[in-house]
Amino acid sequence: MSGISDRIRVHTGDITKLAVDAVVNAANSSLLGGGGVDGAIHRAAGPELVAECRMLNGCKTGDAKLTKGYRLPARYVIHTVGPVWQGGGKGEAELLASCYRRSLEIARNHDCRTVAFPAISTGIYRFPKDEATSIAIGTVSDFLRQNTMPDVVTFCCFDEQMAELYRRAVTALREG
Ligand code: AR6
Repeated sequence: MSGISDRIRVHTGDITKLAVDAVVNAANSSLLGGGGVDGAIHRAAGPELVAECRMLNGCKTGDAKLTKGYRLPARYVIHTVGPVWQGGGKGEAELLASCYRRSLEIARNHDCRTVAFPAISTGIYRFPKDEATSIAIGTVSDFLRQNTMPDVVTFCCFDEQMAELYRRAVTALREG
């Protein structure tokens, strides 16, 4: 039997270019767009995306909601709202884990075989990258152990430094 780490990929580049069933967006609770990866996804998807988002009535931190992908190569966008880092004592770790779990549940419920995540909360929301990486890998690998869908999860890193953190965490997973 193949290990869970065979269903995890680390990619460096722009998530808006990925032809997967669903890309995850690191949004804010309004779901009406912003900077960072959120801005890039809205620019690439076109104005129909914000029009659909307006009908969703926002999203709570730690939760996720699905829209179509419009002009993106991805069929769907799963918008999740990561926690703003406030020092670690405000439930940030559990909320970040919840973002990954809820996004994967929604992906599974829409028959998504392939899903790509950005490094949620590690930009404008200032979550420490090391801790965010171990939460991302830990939560996703737990979900993959319990579910056959999605089949493959790609962590899309914007730079090499982030990709290196993820690769190290995947290697640690493989070595158990
Ligand atoms: N593809 C992949 N990753 C990207 C891209 C891209 N095109 N652009 C940035 N990243 P951030 P957050 C990486 O700030 O911290 C928005 O204004 C980036 O290098 O996009 O969750 C929302 O509306 C970083 O590693 O999201 C919210 O208000 C990661 O994506 C707020 O920012 C996440 O950085 C959310 O902040």
